[in-house]
Amino acid sequence: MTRIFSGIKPTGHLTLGNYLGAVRRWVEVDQHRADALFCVVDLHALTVDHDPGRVRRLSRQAATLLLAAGLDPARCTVFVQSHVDEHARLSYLMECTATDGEMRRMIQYKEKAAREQQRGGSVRLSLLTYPALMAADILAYQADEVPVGDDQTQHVELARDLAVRFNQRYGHAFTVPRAVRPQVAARVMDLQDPTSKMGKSHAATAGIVYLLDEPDVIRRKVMRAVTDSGSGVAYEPDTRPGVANLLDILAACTGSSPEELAESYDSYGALKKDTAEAVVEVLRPLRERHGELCADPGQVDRVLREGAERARALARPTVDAAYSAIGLLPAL
Ligand code: AQP
Repeated sequence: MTRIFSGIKPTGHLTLGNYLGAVRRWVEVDQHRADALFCVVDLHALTVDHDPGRVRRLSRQAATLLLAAGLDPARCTVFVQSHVDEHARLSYLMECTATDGEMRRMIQYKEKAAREQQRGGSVRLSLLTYPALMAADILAYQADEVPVGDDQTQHVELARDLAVRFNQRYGHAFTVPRAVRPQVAARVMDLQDPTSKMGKSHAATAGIVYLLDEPDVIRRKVMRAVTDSGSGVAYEPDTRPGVANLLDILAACTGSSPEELAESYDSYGALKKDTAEAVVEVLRPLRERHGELCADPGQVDRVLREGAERARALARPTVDAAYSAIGLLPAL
């Protein structure tokens, strides 16, 4: 059976981008067709300036939202990365397999390091080595597929390269994974800045729809989305990114195509109104289920405990074999 692994970073409250670009596919497709592991990758949240209490709260909230969105622990494994030591153990072997140049070429590293430096902050070493940990996350489970949005495909490519290199040097240890991208809304853009992705860790929140936003907040954010001064609705992502983003979101929420939708609107107002209502309706059941799960915290604890136990049992033999293959003396 195909094995898939994917994760979400607790760097902020989950957004519509996370849902339409990743989580919805995990729920509707991936958990039914494969042996799937979904992980709150909390170690990755420590690569930039962070508040310990906030990371802890966001980790729990992310896990609760994954369950609220419909991940079913009877069908898939939901767990927290730091609960399974094998991720950090294997990450070191990945650092010993990757090169400095490879890490420095990663777009996410370049962008985030530049941002930190502009703010006058220092860049954590873990930001540079982040893709080694991400490769470990994937390879520890012999994952065949990694469902991700466009922003993560470069890291999955690197994980493939590292798997191939390790296998060639030390003998076969890892499945070579591949990135899988959803066809609609692979990249949801910020409503106020439609040339940047809607990211949960961004400081300006007016263009970001959070999964737990109240319906009226969602309506306000969508109605105030930046469009352009052109007249008529057309799907032209390069020249009219704001309108294209709204059409992509509406298409993802309603199951239609953005090009077809563009033909059925002649004003931005009507497009925004329908998009807002579609988003509110898509998120309504998720918000309700989140409330129920928060009232029963023992249920989330149990899912995470059992998830970590299963994940550990899967990862340990692979990581032990990799330690042995690379030349480390097995502990007696
Ligand atoms: N805007 C988006 N559109 C489509 N997919 C998205 N994803 C994230 N944002 C969008 C996908 O959601 C999954 C989990 O994402 P993540 O936690 O790794 O990244 P993030 O939400 O983008 O978090 P940050 O901290 O806001 O990100 P950065 O690192 O950019 O600062 C992934 O499959 C991701 O592709």
